[in-house]
Amino acid sequence: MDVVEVNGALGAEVSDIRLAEVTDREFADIRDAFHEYCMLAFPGQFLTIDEHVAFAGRWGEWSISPFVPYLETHPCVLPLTNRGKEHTVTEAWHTDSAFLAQPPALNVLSAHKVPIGGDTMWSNQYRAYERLSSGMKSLLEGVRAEYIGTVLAALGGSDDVPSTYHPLVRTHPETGRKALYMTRPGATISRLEGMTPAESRPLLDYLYAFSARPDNVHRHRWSDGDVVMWDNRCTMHFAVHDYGDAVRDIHRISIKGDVPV
Ligand SMILES: O=C(O)CCC(=O)C(=O)O
Ligand SMILES: [Fe+2]
Repeated sequence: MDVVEVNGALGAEVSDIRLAEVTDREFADIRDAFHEYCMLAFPGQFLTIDEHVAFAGRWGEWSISPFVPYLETHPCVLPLTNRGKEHTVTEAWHTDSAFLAQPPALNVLSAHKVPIGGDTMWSNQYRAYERLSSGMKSLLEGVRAEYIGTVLAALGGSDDVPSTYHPLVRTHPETGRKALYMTRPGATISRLEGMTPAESRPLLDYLYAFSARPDNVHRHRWSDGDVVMWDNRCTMHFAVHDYGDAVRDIHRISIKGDVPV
């Protein structure tokens, strides 16, 4: 197995491995690389749905998000399809389903058919935290934020918007590193605990923009057959919609995470 760092911020490409038949030894190496680089791309895998399910299942239990339709035949597989640019909900920096008590730890995507364009970007939220001043770090110590499911509830046509509080700076359960747990202000993170949305917004906007600066981002250009996985506990992501009506057929499986601390 060959692991090559693809960016100064995060991300690595892994070749010389077949995910359909990973040994325990190889899996341990993949896990180490995943913790080091936060996002891994495995080109040329062309996994069947069952192989995708089997590989993702090695990482833990499925995480199912409310309001989105999974495959009938494989209820852990979410097909990402082209809803059109006006209807896409992923063309903004976010982390997935942070409004859940136990948000998904990681996602494993398998690309069946991709257009020209439709890149995905990730930000490194360890670095976002580490690059804050010591004054800002102490200000954020122990602060919790309210995470809300406005975007997915709207997608599912529900008036019932789920929400919960999590630490704004969370400690990754496996690496022990601190990461800024950001997502989109107003839409998916509403306020700091004990403050109004209006009072919270300038700081949230600052931390959001600070996280997604170009020098903290990796952009992946997809090819058919790619498997890409990322860690939702220490990254945000953004799906670029620049491919009009073209087909973009990618399957996503999410793995359940711990209660953020
Ligand atoms: O379409 C993509 O590349 C990623 C979309 C997204 O936000 C997700 O799968 O959570
Ligand atoms: Fe997402």
